Amino acid sequence: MKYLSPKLLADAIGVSESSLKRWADEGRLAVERTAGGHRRIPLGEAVRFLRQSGMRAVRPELLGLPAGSVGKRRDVTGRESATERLIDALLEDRAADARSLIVSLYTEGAPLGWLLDGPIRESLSHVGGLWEHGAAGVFLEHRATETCSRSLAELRSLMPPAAPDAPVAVGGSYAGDVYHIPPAMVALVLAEAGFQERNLGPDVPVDAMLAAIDHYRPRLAWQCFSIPPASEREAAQDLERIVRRLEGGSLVIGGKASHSLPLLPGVGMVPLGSMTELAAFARGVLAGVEVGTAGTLGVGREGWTGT
Ligand code: B12
Repeated sequence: MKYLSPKLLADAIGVSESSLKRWADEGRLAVERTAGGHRRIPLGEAVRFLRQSGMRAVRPELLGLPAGSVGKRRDVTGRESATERLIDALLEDRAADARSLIVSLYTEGAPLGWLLDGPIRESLSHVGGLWEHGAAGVFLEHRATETCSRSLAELRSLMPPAAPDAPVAVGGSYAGDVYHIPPAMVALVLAEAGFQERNLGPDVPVDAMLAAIDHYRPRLAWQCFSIPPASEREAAQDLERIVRRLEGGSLVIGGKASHSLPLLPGVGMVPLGSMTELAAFARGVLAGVEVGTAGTLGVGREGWTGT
């Protein structure tokens, strides 16, 4: 975990060091002390403070965050939606701007589910439609995927570490599914909720998934289906095996190709449609609330009008 001095954080936000120390003394910002008595702020706490206070990092590079020009451009126009700005940056090969936009939306307070289900998913969906128009569309799609993956890793580095006794969640994409962004998104949402996440990535053989469950004894497991499995019937049986192995934990299932799986509705198998639903479900599990499906939680897509 990275630690910041009050001076560094003050410079990054563009406020005086004395204001920052005052906020710390008032308890608005949690600080730790070095052996010599100096204040130090964990990066995750600095990000929490930014998200809650609505302040912006004017010099994000001081916090180790990507610095692009997107923030400035938004101030001038104020009109374009976050998705439109992200699509522009991805298609114009301005990777630094795209990463800066994603991270600054988060540090400015955008709900994680909104950011993942909205701008990131919608931009990838737009860019993903271009492959039909030739090779240039394909390389742009690959570039966009890399840029978004990197942003997800950057967001992950901003999450405070999970408590050592926090429940574990383990999962990945189902065997044969090469898509790596959905499992990374799931891991991010679960980390933000407070789980110790163990993302196994794309194309996880079911036996490896079962071995990971034996190893980690997770409270929650997940399987992503972005492409239809070779056999839907076999996949449904594999999911049953995973649920049984969880011995009371929940198996969350999602992704574009998950809807047609012949799932036997039963205790422990939870199909969900979005990262927003997953965030609500994860919070419920950690709060010890008995929940069946997202439908019973009454969750919807959170709106966010922070920009
Ligand atoms: C990136 C990408 C690729 C990359 C994948 C890189 C990688 N390793 O991850 C590459 C370039 C390899 C690729 C290849 C191909 N792709 Co592709 N790809 C995409 C693209 C652009 C984005 C997919 C993505 O990651 N989106 C981000 C995710 C997070 O969004 P999402 O899947 O919608 O997920 C949301 C929800 O479903 C839910 N969710 C998802 N998973 C889970 C899991 C849980 C537990 C929960 C709770 C929720 C949840 O939350 C998410 C966020 O809201 C899509 C475009 C699109 N419209 O999706 C095409 C797309 C999926 N690809 C497509 C195609 C056709 C292909 C190829 C066949 C192209 C080709 N001719 O070679 C190959 C096949 C690859 C293979 N081996 O199977 C088509 C699929 C068409 C179809 N009807 O099946 C799409 C839709 C593009 C299009 N418009 O035609 N692709």
